[in-house]
Amino acid sequence: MGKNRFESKLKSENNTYKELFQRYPNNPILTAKGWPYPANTVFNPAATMFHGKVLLLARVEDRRGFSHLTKAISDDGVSNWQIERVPTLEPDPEHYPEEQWGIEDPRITWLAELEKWAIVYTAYSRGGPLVAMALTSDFIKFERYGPIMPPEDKDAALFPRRINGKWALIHRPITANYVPGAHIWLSVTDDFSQWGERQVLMHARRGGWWDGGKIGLAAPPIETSEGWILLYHGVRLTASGSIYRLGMALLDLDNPLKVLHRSDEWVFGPTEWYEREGDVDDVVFPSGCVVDEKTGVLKMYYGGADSCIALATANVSELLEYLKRCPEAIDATLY
Ligand code: BMA
Repeated sequence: MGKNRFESKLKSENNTYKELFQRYPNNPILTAKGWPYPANTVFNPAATMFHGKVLLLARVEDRRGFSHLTKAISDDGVSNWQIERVPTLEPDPEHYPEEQWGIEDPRITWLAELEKWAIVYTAYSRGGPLVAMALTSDFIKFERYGPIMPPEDKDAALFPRRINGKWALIHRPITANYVPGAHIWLSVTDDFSQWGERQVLMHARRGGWWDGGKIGLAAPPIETSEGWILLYHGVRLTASGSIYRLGMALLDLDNPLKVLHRSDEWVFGPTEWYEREGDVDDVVFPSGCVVDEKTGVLKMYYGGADSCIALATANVSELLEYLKRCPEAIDATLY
């Protein structure tokens, strides 16, 4: 077992925080152990509904340290995963040199207008990680667009529909040593060929905050009648490494650059053995969600410690209630 063998000695049943996300009891749901071919780790999956089933596009890392993407499909999004026996989308450095060291951390968005899914992923180039994109209508053939943002940039996803006539992309450019911070940005395009109107959507906080220094998109934005729910990860640098946790914000439906509310506290963090110990300790990295419109239950898929895929569920209406009680976002310099 991992470090959480001490957890019960450190925490009491009576004074714990109310949790918005409930872990699936049989976590982790997918690991390298159950993979149909040899892999070092399987983690940070994209998620979408595909012909009534849940489709995950998992990041699979091989023993060179390079990643590719492989799909796993399940009727209930929980069990009986049908994992493709060969990689679904592999780096293609011959045609896309920016994919030389692999492709990582995909996010999937269904674009109803095009009747295609957009897969936005990190290509690991010699010049650093950058954002690349592909479209697909079947998860078999992919129309690759190549890089859409230069390095260093990652943690990107498209909104599912045009907003004010344009497609919008959330992404996270970074400067060396991310001083004074690594922030979440938004850029727009008419046709995916030229991107512009780049602006900061949300700043990392600073100093002692749990998300002081570095933040990035978790899953693609979730549309509700009250605004877009933005799940984001925040990183805290400690003496023994980084801790990756999850925070939330609510964005205005018509102007997502307007952050209506932002959680002060993290809402999900590494506590279980499969989150606390792995190739990179103390990481929860949610990267895909599916919502059951009838029940309002959200399934959130995440990487645990860069070593497995796990599942947690939440109620969209509870997330909204929580967010509406969160403070209005303020100028980041005040944090
Ligand atoms: C980030 C990304 C993720 C990874 C996380 C923790 O920068 O590279 O793929 O899960 O670090 O190692």
